[in-house]
Amino acid sequence: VFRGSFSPADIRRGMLLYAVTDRSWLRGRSLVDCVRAAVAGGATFVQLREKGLSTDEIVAEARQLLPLCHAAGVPLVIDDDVEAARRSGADGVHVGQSDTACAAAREALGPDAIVGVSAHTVDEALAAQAAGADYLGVGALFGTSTKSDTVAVSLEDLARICAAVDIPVTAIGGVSARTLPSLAGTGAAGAAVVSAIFAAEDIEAATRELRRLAEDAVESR
Ligand code: TZP
Ligand code: MG
Repeated sequence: VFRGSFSPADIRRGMLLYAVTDRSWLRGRSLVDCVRAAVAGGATFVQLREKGLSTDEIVAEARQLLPLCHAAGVPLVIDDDVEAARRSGADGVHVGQSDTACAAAREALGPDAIVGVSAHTVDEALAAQAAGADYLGVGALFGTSTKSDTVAVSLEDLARICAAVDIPVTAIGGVSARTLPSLAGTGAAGAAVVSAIFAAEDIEAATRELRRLAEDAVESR
């Protein structure tokens, strides 16, 4: 299976507008069409995050998404499921604090795989970096209805985490066209977005606007 090869600089650029899937926002539209629209609109990274699917089902979804992501030079990682990442040939995995440990995911997927970790504090961020994480997802920054068990992270916490680590940080949780500009000055390399992309009526247009706002916010840091 083709695996894209992504350098640390590629991964940092990928953090700019990181699209995270959730089929519960799609209102019957197909996941592959929606991800295609997000990539067309300028998403720079994709995470397949489909709670409640089996590993076989995640592998099948990932195999559909990989060609369209790679055609645009966009990495695809799988939420939580290291085995699905390995079997599908996805570019890597994203793990939370209670999922497979970063080092174990790296061991399973190999040195070229992308391993991202969710962190909420400076201590968690430093531990993930020391364990070999390629990037961090930090949040929830703003109110979100996509995930219920979130840890609140303030913009000040985000800035402290970004200053403490060398790996890039993408900010998650309630990021929308309204909230994204407030990430300016935090040191985040970009934003990770679920509903403001995948619940949108016109996913491509919504993604394009978020991409523009992310470029402005990151440039003005
Ligand atoms: N982790 C922290 S908040 C969140 C995740 C997966 C959900 C973000 O969803 P949305 O719709 O972009 O607020
Ligand atoms: Mg998880």
